[in-house]
Amino acid sequence: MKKWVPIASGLLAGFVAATISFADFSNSTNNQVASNSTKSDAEKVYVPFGEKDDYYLFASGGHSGQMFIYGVPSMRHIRTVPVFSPDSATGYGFDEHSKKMLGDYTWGDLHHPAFSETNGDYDGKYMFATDVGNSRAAAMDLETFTVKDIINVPNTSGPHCAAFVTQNTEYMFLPTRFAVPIGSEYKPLDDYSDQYRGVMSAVTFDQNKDKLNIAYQVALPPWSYDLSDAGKKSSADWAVMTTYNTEEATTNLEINASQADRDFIVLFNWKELEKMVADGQYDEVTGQKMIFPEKHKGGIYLVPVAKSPHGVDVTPDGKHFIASGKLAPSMTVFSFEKAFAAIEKQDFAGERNGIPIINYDSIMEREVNPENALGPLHTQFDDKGMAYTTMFISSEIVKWDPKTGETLDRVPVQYSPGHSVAAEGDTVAPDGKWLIALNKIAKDSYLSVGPSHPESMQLIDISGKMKVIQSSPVNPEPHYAQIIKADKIKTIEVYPKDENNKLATYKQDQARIERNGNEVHVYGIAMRSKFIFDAKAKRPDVIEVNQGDKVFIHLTNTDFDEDITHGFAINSYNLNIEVQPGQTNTIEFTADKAGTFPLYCTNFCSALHQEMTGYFLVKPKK
Ligand code: RUQ
Ligand code: CUA
Repeated sequence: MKKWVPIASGLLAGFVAATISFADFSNSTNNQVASNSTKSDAEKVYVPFGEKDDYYLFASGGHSGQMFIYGVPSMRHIRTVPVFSPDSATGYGFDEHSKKMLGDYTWGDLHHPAFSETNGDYDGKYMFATDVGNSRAAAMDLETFTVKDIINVPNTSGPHCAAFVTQNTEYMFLPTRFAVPIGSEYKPLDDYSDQYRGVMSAVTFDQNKDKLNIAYQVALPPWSYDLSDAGKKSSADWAVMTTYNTEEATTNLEINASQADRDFIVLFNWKELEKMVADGQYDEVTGQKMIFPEKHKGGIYLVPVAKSPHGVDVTPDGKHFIASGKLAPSMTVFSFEKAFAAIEKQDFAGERNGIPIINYDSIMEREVNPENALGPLHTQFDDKGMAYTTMFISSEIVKWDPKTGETLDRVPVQYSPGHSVAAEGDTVAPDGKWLIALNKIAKDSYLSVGPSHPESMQLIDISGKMKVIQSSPVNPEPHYAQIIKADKIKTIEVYPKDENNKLATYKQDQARIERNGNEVHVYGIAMRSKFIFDAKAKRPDVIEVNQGDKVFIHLTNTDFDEDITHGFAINSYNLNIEVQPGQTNTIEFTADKAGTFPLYCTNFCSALHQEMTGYFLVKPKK
């Protein structure tokens, strides 16, 4: 592999040029490549056919709007689950439920996946994610790996910071990346500081109804909120999030949002905010309960931090939070305990927008600057509480001790890691063993596919001295990921029969077509290897309607058999849905085109899959 000199873009490049010459890079520790893995390393990642991986990796699909599921340690791609974008492979965005969830959106930008937690540990029930592109949040159920609910978050533009759940999945907090006026109304940018807000939403998930809800919102100052993390154990009622552009620049942010030496971490007590809302301490705006911190006092504090911080991560013991520099080559360790004491004593250094600023020196535990390490972004933890921070600019992972600040180990990665993810590495009980660098640039790592390359995920054995031992290309873009022990996830094999579901048809002789004015309801069956739409008809596998009819097809897969999925597509009608074993799914459309349209099963299901066809006949209007 060629040696590649990391060239960061924009401000980072300016920063690099200003602080370190490229010659320094070639002389730094970063002159090895990953290809020094050996045969015994290969055995560690080889999972023989028939055996399963130890962990699931859920990687954000970025602007594909999807989630990528891999096995660890093999790094085999197992599945792509569509979340914020339609997907013809699964009919997502075509059937009624998913079509309603997606609305008019045809893309999303999925950044930070988060598992549901119980007592600060992944419980394997749900996965949450947010969409920076269209300000949404989604909940995926891990029995079926399908999305159950999507919510649009008003007053927010790009909940990049999220999703991070509190210790028992009480909330996820969705602060905005882009400040906008409340209600996203038109307001001139000259009025930015007065009229724009950085609204944060407290979102809950009802596990009985599979529903996301907005409990309340907070009208924070018009800054950009970057990353957040929830407290754990003694800090469980608290959460932290980084800010940038506290300069409140409205143009050329590359320069203007990096003027001040300090930005802030917002530290807030969500139990207190919850109480304020219960006590009526909020204003009702745009149908939301909105806390205005300058008016509804309490629960929110600012912690000064080196300029333009990026990640902030809470240690597994819940005692510290660590901010990473992005523009300052250091990680800053803060103490929750000291912060609580400072709040108690009102040890404040003024305020901004009515929010008290805690004295930096009172709660800062240490600033950590590993030699020549540049561009720290995000931190994960192992089973001994050791920290692993990605260095975007110097393209490496640095292992260090949060209690002493001592650098313990470092390994180069290829190249420019954003996040990394350790096995259960953001819980109260990380597993150790594996860490995956989520690299923004793959460069010369894989067979070329033209000018744009895939991203790369490199598996690092962290059980001893860190070593990169496997790598996998991945579609754009793994912003963040989560690794969960495989045995925590309990998937179902078939959808159970639901006799209460009026749309389901389990008995062949009950397949029928009902007409009501110009509405046609088909209660059909998909089974190996035929469709039955109307059991009594001369041709049970044919649907005939009139041009202009509103057609509802309720299709039940009556093969209660592992992995026997059927599809349903009508040629030239731009329709395709999937029915998994035992599932009933509905598709609704208007038969606007007259003609003869073959229909067929899109999912290979038996030796006679090719025969699983029929006709959709649309009689022209007179
Ligand atoms: S951010 S590369 Cu979208 Cu998670 Cu830090
Ligand atoms: Cu059913 Cu192919």
